[in-house]
Amino acid sequence: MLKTVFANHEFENPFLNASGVHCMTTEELDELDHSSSGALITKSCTPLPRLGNPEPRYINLPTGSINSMGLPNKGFDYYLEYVTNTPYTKPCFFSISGMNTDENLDMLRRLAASSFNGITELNLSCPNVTGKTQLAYDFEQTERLLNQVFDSYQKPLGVKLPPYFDFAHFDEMAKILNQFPLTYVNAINSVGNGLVIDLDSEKVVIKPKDGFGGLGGPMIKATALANVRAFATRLKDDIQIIGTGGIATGQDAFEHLLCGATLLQVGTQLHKEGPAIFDRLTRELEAIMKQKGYATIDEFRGKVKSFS
Ligand code: RRO
Repeated sequence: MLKTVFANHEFENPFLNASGVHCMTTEELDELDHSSSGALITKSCTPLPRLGNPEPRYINLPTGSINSMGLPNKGFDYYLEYVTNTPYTKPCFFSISGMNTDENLDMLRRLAASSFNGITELNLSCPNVTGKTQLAYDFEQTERLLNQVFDSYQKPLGVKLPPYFDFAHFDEMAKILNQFPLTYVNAINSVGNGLVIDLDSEKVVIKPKDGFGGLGGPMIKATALANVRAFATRLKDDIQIIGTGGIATGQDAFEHLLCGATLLQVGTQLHKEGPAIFDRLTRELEAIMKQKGYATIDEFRGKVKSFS
């Protein structure tokens, strides 16, 4: 019932982890492979390992989460070794987030030369590295990077975007993305640079960047749905969409699909529940579809109604 075709791969269901959650180590990646997720993605990596920001750097909140992890990862080689040598049973995404153009191009060259036959996600939206702006908020730099990427890289590749909040920005980014043979666009990364304060201590809740960090979970669902919908209605048909942001229930998943997503990534709620969440999400989404009389996702994907 939930079978999905994406980038010429067959997926048992549309769910996978959002990069960054439960995917830093091979043990965690194995747990995702053994879960009922439809796919898995590795933690965004850099050419060399990084420890990331000082702790506390991730806090769960009643309405979601705030994080400023600072791109901790075990380095490109660790994840390449995993995705090329593990007999995992489902489609695999490889996330890269270089600190500059050269690092991104270098990692793509190495992926191109490897036996990796999954899908690459280029993260243009890390909000938490001190002193770095989110690349995808700089339209010119994004266009320049994508030109360089597609000059040489030929395997399937998508980009992870930050949220946009203005129709002019949806239009401008879509115009740039439509120039390239992208496999997909993933909307959205965390909502950057929120601030959460603890009443008792009158103190921010995470240590890096004086408490500023990326927001996730239910509090960002409406922003995520808006971005999925905005890109679904602006991108050419052969660019598919991954919906990420605020998916904690089958209903949230259904709404993302109605807005036009094909795959669905789960971050904050996976962090709270662990990989068993994929049993619940698939069950809840199927129950909603049965109740509404849908036999396949294709019957309702992208068909959210507006007032006429
Ligand atoms: O590691 C992080 O701080 C991080 C990254 Br790379 C990202 O893309 N999104 C996020 O919320 N945190």
